[in-house]
Amino acid sequence: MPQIFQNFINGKWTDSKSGRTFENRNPANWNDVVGIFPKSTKEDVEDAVSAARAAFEKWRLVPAPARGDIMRKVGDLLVKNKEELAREMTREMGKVLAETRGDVQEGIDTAYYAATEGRRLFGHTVPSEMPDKFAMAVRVPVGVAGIITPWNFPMEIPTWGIFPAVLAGNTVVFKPASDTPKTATTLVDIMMQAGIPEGVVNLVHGGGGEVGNAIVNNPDVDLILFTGSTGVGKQITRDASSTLKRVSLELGGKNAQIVMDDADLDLALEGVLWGAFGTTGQRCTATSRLILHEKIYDTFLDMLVDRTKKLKLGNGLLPGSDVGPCVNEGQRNVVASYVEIGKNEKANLVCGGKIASDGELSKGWFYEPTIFENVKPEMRIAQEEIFGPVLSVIRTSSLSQSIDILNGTIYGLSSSIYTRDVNSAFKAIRDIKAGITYINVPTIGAEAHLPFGGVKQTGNGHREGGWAVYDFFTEWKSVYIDYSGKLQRAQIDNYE
Ligand code: UN1
Repeated sequence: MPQIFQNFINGKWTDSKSGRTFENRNPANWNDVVGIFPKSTKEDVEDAVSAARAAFEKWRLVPAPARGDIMRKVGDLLVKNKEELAREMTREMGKVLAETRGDVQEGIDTAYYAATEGRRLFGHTVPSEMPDKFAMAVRVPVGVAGIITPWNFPMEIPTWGIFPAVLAGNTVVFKPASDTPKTATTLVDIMMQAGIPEGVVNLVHGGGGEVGNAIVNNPDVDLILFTGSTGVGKQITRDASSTLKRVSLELGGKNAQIVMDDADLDLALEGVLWGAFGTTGQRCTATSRLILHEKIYDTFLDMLVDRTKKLKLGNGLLPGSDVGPCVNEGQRNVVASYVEIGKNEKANLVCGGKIASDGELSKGWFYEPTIFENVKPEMRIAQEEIFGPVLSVIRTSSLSQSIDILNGTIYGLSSSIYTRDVNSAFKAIRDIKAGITYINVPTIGAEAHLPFGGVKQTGNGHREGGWAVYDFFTEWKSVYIDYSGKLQRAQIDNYE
């Protein structure tokens, strides 16, 4: 019998009031049921929000260094459970074990960063324009945060939201993706073991339409942090506007790697293989376009196709697997439909382009790593986010043309250029329109202590990660203290 899981509301594991459930299966083997989870409703969300609201009034008064001490314990427990968690995550969403270990590690990094931030949360002191008067601005928590996360980084992305939220004194209603509810459950369990008080973190399982919408539309939720598609991000922005909630969005990408004619081609090859096919291409930072200088186009394409054909598809738990399955049937169908679109657009399919179904692979949502060449920048396969193992190769003849092509989509998350010319590198840093630019590094692999997010329709100007996320999770309060003992009128008495 598969294990049955619950929501976590006000410090208690509890079923959904609906009594309904959903099943979660291993994408590398459909016969393996990971667990049964509650299919929650608006009512469950209301309970979670009330619990978070009540807990906020106590939690905001806990000194930030003490909140940081709990985050350190969370980090320690993640270290202790790293291997088990990684295995659970691979079983749940398919990416290979080395990658799920990395995903847990980023949760650990985020926990320890939050622990130390408990002793910073810097404000400002500034001089007052009046004598005998003190002026400062301090950070205060905002309130209840709704954290809505995807399945591709089932540990890292929730921790990027939840840890800074609670460290800053907010409380949380967490809705994980329906494809990764088990990892979310373990994460919440670990936070409770570390001593997070009841009501501070609440977990509500279920679909975006029901649970996600109920969180976004709840007037008692102050903040929404969402990672997912641009379409859903736009809907959240519209819905959240009715209560003027602060919303942080981390949305789609169509990231490109440029390879110049002076690049170290072997290095650039390792970069694009990892950027395009790591996580089965299912990262918002994935390399989905490769912009190749014409002088090295044919040579590099041959090298790339040769190596891509050697990538081993397989269950991520098995040693030797390079690329895991797509997360579910719907996602694989999206990939297959984009391959048809690419063929109809007359791009040249040079590798992959099929469902992989040999032997054990037939039990999972596997799709062959796929490359189209002779792709024109305006084709749909070069413009739209696919979120799968499909790479579009585009030919260029100069640095400026490469950058124009890189910039020519509605997105602006990650970007990469391989060159040995320092002038080209600095021009790229200046002219690429993206939240992240890598030099001689693939488009994936952001580190926890730097701002993470994108420009244009990848986001709405907020950043996750590092110090920047604390701007999202705090309000500024300006404080004036007059110790002159008399009424001093700013802008008036001092200019009379
Ligand atoms: C995402 O795919 O939503 O930089 C996040 C990276 C990862 C984060 C990806 N650390 O590729």
